[in-house]
Order: sequence, then structure tokens, then C-alpha cells
Amino acid sequence: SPIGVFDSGVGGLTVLKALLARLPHESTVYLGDTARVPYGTKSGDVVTRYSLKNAEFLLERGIKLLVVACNTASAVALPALEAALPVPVVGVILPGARAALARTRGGGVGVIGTPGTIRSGAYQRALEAADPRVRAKARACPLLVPLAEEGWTTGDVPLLVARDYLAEFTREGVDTLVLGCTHYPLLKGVIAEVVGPQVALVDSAEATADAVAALLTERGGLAPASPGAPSHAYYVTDVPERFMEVGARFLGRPIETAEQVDLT
Ligand code: DGN
Repeated sequence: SPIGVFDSGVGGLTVLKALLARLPHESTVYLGDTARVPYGTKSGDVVTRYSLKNAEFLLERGIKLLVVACNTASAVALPALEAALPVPVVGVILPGARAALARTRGGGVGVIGTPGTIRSGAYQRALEAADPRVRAKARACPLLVPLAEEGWTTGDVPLLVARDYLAEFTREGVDTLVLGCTHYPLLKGVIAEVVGPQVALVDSAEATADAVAALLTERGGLAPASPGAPSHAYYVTDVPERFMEVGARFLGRPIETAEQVDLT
């Protein structure tokens, strides 16, 4: 059976990309809630309600494990999802926080994400609970989402925006920065240029793919290397055209078909 992945829209395709690279024999079902995106600026209650609907849809497709690719949904809806689902649920926050803890030397860890993710304090709590010496410094960077979707990931405009958001991190002894939003891997180049080589960038998508691989290995749930090619299905809650076009950039490969579904 497939791995289910949901996100508020196209962003979670960066997590799917990392999963496909890490676990090439697995089949996947992806749901992008494009009718209700963005989640990043909505309240925790509303994001939780949408997340439960998304999970229910994926469960009906027979998934063996759910990956909550959206940082905002992982930050606010994980306990509700875990309580409601009969399959394991993996969010992006804990794997990202753990990867940051493994990287930091001085204990200064920066976190960037949507307003919903940062306001929830989920990354800050995960970091400081795991190691009380860690000082987490978080900032919401909402303008980076539309820049990534527009493909505006190089040049002066993203550089100026990133500089404005990130200058405070370089001043405050941060040696590790968590990219706590699905869209930020596309802006890694610009972010690295602003914070400099002394700050390690932690990609939550990569860390999550590692966590999924570890969980399936431990439980004996990995798909066999044969027979047949794995299948990858895509569902969206609004018309699929923009998802397919923008999504191909996030996924790093073309999306041949995506089916529109109604979850209301
Ligand atoms: N997928 C969202 C996240 O990772 O927080 C970003 C997109 C959004 O809903 N604003």
C-alpha cells in the first residue's frame, strides 16, 4: 500500500521529492488542498479541521502511513491526526528539530516558517525540550512563499526580502537555521547567501524522508524492490492546471495528471 502525503498546496511536493529520492520503491498518494491554501495565515482550529478532512481522504485510498508535509499543519494538527488515524503519522517538525540539534555547535538555532508555524511555537518547543541548552530564535517569513511559487528565487528581489527577514539571525549567534516551510528549499541559494557559510541550513523535507525510511524499516513496512514500478497519484481540491505547472518545479519532475476532488 502507498504512503499518503498531504499539504496545503504545491509546497509539500518538496517533501515528496525527498521521499521519492530516499524511498524509490514506494508508491505514493499526494493531496494538495489547493482550494483552501494558504494554511500559513489561518488559525490552528481551521487548519486542524482541514487536516482531518485531508487525512480521511487519503485513508480511503488505503495508505499505510501519513506524512504531513505542511509545516503549518504539522505544527498545529499533529495530535488530532494521531488520535484520529489508525496508521502512523509523521510530521515535519520533529525530524527538522532533531536534524538541527545534531548540527548545532553553539546551541543557537534559528527557525523560519509561516506565521501559523512560528506562532504555534512547535519548533521552539521541540528544540528546547530536547536540549535545554538550545536557544531557539524564530521568525515568520510569509513573503517567501509567493516568491517560491512565482519562481522568483534568484536576483535582487528575493535577496532583499531574505536579507530583511534574516539579518537578525546572523547578529545573534545562530549557527543552524531550520527551513520550516515547504517552500523554502527552493530559496536555499538566496538564504545561504544571506546567512553565510557559517550557518548550517536544515531542510525539514530531507529530515522527514529520513524519519519515514527509519520508521518503515523498523516496522518492516518497506515496499519490496520489485515487482513493477511504483505508482504516484496526485489529487487537488481546485482545478489542477496551476498545481501541475508550479508543482513540476517543486517536485523536480513533470506531473502528468492530477485529479480534482471535492472534500467539503
Ligand atoms: N505548506 C505551508 C507550510 O509548510 O507551512 C506553506 C504554504 C502555506 O500554506 N502558506
